[in-house]
Amino acid sequence: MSDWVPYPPEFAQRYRDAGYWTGETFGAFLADRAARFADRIAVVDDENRWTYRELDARATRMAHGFVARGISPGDRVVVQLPNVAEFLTIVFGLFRAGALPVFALPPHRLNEISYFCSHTDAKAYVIADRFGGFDYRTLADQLDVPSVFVLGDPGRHTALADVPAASGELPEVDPSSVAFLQLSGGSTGVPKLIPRTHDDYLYSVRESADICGLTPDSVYLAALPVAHNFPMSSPGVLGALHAGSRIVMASAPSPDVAFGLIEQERVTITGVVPPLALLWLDSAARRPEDLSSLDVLQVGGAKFAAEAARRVRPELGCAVQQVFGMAEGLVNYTRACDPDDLVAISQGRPISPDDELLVVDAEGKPVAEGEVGELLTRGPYTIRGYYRADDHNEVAFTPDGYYRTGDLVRVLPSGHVVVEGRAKDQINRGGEKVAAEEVENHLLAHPAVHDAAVVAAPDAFLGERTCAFVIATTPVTAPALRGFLRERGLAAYKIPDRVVFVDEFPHTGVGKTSRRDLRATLTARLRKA
Ligand code: AMP
Ligand code: DBH
Repeated sequence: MSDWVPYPPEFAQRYRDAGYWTGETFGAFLADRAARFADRIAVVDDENRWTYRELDARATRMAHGFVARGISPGDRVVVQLPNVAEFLTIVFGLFRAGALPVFALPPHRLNEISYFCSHTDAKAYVIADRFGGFDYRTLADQLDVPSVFVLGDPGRHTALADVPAASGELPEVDPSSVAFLQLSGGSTGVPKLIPRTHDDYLYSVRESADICGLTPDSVYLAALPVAHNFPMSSPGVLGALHAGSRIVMASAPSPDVAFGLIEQERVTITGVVPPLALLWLDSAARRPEDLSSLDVLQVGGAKFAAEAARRVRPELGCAVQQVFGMAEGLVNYTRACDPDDLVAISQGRPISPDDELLVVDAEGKPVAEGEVGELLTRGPYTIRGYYRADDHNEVAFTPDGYYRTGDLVRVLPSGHVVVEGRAKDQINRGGEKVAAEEVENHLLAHPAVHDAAVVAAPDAFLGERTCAFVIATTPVTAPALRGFLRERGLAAYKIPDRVVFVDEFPHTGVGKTSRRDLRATLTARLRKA
């Protein structure tokens, strides 16, 4: 049993021969771009404005600091930071120290963070002192992790600013090794960790920057939490660094923060989830900021309705690009040259000519062309297995290495993919993924809960919200159950929006009732209501 599933040698060879995997590491990537774009501005936030050269020097200093504090090659380090320029110095510092960042998101709480730390045997946890009204040091206090490094006031932990002056050789890093662990929304009891290699990820970054037309004159606004795969790599902050563009870090994606930054920094491209796109569309006419620099609004993470996509050009004055991606790998983009109609109705086509897409029925047989089925995929930047998840990998991947996306799609003759629904037990809450089983398990831990089923309720704004059907044995209220989940340290976006108490669950079909059938029946009931 090993920690991750490498690409089979014949595939790895093919991807190298095709020129997709170039043998570049993240550490070398930044050094190379710093040499090329030295005095151009790489990243801007509320406090900093660093050139490529400065960013590179700071990342090296950070790497030495991590080494001096006992971080060794191969160590896992959970990173949970807001959108700040230091995110890049820390992450590239870890890459150069040979360590693997584990990308937590700002809303994660004790439940998620303690799992990431224990499942990866993390050596350290990196946080900002406070952000969004939450003191991350209080979370760190409850963790069993060897080191905690804090950006800002460290409290009783270690300040990142106290970097020991160190030099010397940094470790050699193998480009075919795992560079970091991304998170999956998942559909099971515990979140899944996604091992991405330098080779495979940098391929997707370079191609994404190219597809999205980034140049040294582009300005990318990181509006979504930057540790998420979309703003990190599609083309995101890494694509921006690849192209020598400027990154602007937004502390929040709301119009009151993002619009001002777009005006001040002359932002040309950014990416948001559908509910934010709707909010931006509704705000644009009422707000004073000048958004005329914006060329492209990318929308992804959940399905963006065609009617909404058609509003982007007239109301925001920029093009829309649909992005259908997954941290496991495959990313699809609509292209600038695609006809408007295709951009409105489809979620784009894959990055690579070697992305293999199969659309299959419930038996796993390919459907007829253009029919709806589950999307399976493999390719030069799609993982072959989750991190330390041998049992789950048996079901999440086919024997010949395809990832089962759980997405129901159809493929148009042009190769564009249309997302039609979902075959996985997950709620997509405006781009934030909630695994039904994980929330059910927490509800079941409450003494008054006999059984629980969590399903998606349709919602005009978020697309879906979570609804928990609960069979209680003794009287309990919805606020009490929500409070219980919060006390268990569950991220806020996973707390059910609605709790419906029922006496029993509907019986589905004959014989044994599966959780999946039960959820489907309850979902159908909600949609009729
Ligand atoms: P994750 O595996 O957690 O990275 O989440 C990826 C999933 O998000 C995909 O498998 C889809 O279910 C969903 N998703 C991402 N982008 C889109 C999109 N543009 N339209 C519909 N669903 C999307
Ligand atoms: O939802 C996602 O995970 C996602 C969406 C758009 C993604 O990982 C991506 C682009 O790279």
